[in-house]
Amino acid sequence: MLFLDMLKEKVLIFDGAMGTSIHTYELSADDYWGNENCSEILVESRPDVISEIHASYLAAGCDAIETNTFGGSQVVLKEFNLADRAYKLNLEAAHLAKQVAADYSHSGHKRFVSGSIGPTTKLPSLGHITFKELKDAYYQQVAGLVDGGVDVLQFETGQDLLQAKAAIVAMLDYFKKVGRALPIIVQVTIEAPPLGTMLVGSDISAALAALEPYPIDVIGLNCATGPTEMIDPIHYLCNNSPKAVSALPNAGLPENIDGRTVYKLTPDELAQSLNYLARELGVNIIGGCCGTTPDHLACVVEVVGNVCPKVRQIEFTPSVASLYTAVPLHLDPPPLIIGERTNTNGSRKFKQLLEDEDWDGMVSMAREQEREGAHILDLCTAYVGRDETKDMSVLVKRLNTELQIPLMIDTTEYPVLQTALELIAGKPIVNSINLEDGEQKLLEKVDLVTRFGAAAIALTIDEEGMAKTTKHKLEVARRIYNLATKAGMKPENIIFDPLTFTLSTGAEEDRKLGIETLRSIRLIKDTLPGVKTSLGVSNISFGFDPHIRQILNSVFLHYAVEAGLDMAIVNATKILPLYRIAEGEREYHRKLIFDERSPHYD
Ligand code: THG
Repeated sequence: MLFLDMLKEKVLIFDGAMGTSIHTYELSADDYWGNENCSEILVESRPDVISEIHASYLAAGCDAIETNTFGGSQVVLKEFNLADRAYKLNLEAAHLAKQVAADYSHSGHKRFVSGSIGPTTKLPSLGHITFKELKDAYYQQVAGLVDGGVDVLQFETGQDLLQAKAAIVAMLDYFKKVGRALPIIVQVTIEAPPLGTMLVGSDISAALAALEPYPIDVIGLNCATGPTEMIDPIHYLCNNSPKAVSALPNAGLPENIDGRTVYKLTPDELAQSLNYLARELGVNIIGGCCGTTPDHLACVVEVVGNVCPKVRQIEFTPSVASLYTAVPLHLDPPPLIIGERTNTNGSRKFKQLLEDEDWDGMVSMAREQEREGAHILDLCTAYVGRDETKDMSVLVKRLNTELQIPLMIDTTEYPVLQTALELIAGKPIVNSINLEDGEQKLLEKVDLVTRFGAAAIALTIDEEGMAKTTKHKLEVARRIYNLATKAGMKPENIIFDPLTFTLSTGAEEDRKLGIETLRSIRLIKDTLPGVKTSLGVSNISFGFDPHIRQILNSVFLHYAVEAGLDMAIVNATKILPLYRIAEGEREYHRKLIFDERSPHYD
């Protein structure tokens, strides 16, 4: 039976700690080839020890064992001058575990081998390593594990969502290369309350939002705490995640006794807690991390062995996320506010700050919009004569950690987009994709969007140009929808922007541009199920006096929301609620938008 089939049938029990078991052996410096603390080398130097440990967990009744490869990426092995052995170590570790699992599978109880991939010692969000370096290192590790025959890949102890994304991208790239895919487990580590976040500050909602778009099978938690301290985030996953959930806690919170780290949870205590997580909350995979022993797992098997997974009632909320937390893609009441001012094309002040390279000033503008109530921030660093990629990179590096709200990357340039996406730990929005340069170019961008698990604004622009009629807008939207969903994007991550044009020209052919945009919002949402909509609202009033602009933007936003708009790129401080606008004035603007002209109107 295959791993994913088994996962549907029963709560799977993974093994316990490898490190804790290794420490029960008296190993010499020679066993470590002089690299004490590099336990991955034991696969080559003392395969008997590693085999015995694997066997001890299988004898305890576990369904799966993890390869001894937690620190098996070049990034970690480099610290022991063993970087060039990464592929081979992972390959051999996989062979070893598979051999032991095969020995124990004869009883009719199929045992699985999960390829363990740790977080390394570097945090990309803090600039310790680039996304590309990390992904390339993981790729070698993944290659060794997959070639070695593991049944499933397991990124674990994630402290930074960029580590997790780098590992997932490496896995997907390797699957593509060899033409076959394995199930994927992704586990993050949430520090004990009162912190309750990952090491770099992400809460469980940010983790779920950033990881959920990927074709992975399990999202869960391991390490840092015992099972009881995991209850809140595990509860969140069980209520909100469409994927299977795993929980591999330590044997309690680590305690420091006489300079030694000890874990005090007894086998029965661990088993009772995991029993609760599985039967009451609906966790699909349980097991142990630091401090858990074969005795612990034997007790877990006794208490939670052969349990059918609980059917969970989940409420999945399509969201984006900053490094810190998730923001739903639909607010009740709408709209979601996207701050427009951190844009060289939308603010003279921002443009000047960029020219002066006043990075602190630009970060201040971003934070100001956050304080003013923006839920998401649009960011554009296009400036003729400057290096847009470099400017974007400097700003995104800072905003990734200095902003609580998610980012929207506003650029037409592929390299700018790629650079930004490699620096963002949460789940951003790409602004934008469109058909201006044909289907091939669109698909290249969609590929980038899905590679980073992002959402995207899709503009209704095709090879003919910007769609101005409702019919044309819907036609372009439908084409993009079909192409993007076929390429792996989920409808809820596609945000259609049917374009806003100014009503200030007075030209006859422009009079109905507002109506067409409003109509197309409703039509797009009715025709393309699950998608979201957005508008760059301030475009409606380009060319008018500042006072008129404020009223027209506010009134137009009102009707757009009435038509079903989910989000709007605006200046939050300049939007007035309708009751604050005198009725006569409101009526002038309504007539302008809906083109209800009287003889002396203009
Ligand atoms: N759709 C999508 N993205 C977009 C747009 C859109 N991004 C850019 C733009 N359109 C939305 N952003 C703005 C930002 C500012 C203004 C208009 C749209 C604006 N600024 C004033 C001006 O230019 O007069 C303020 C100038 C200043 O402060 O210096 O109007 O439609 N997806």
